[in-house]
Amino acid sequence: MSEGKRLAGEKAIEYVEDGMIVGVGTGSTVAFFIDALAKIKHRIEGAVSSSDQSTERLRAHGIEVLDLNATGPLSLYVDGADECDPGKHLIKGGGAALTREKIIAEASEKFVCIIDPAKQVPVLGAFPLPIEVIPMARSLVARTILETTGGQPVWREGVKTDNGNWVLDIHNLSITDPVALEARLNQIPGVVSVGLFARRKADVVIVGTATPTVLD
Ligand code: DER
Repeated sequence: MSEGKRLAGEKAIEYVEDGMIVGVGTGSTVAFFIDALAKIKHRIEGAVSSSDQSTERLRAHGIEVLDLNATGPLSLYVDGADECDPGKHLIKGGGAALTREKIIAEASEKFVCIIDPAKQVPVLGAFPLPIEVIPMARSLVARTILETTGGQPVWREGVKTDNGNWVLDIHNLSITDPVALEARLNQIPGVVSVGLFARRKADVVIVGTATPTVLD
């Protein structure tokens, strides 16, 4: 599996242009991208990072990490996913970085998603859907999800996001309309962000097969 992640992560370098400020996601596939980015760091201005974890890796390579408020809109965002359906809709949040990932994806012109083949699914939902919640709302959100979606919310106990919030993972969903479910879950008071990247899906998906497959 990590070979597929490496192949996809390294292929994504082809989307980096001289002078770019690159939006950088989070996770083990992105780690391969960051390591490849380090080899061409002289060609880029810097990066906007989606997590403390990625910031640490970028800085260790001597890549400048910039504030999205200072950079404004970005040309490119590269990030992994936990699941990807044929419509390039994604489940993300396995690494609990979904909120900042979603912010940078929204601010970016092109979202390139890098995955190993195992992440490709016909329908989203086998991977439990992460939702970032304000701690005081954990039970309210869980009850509402149980009553309105049939999903089984499980508190990711012991995990606090970079924003100081908690994560619920919703099991037993079969997400045939990801855009609609994303909108419904976003409405629940206490929900900070939903790990469905559907309204703003990936523009390009690179699958780490022996010869990487580019879906665009
Ligand atoms: O948390 C996230 O959204 C990550 O991007 C995750 O979805 C992918 O992590 P991986 O590359 O380690 O499988």
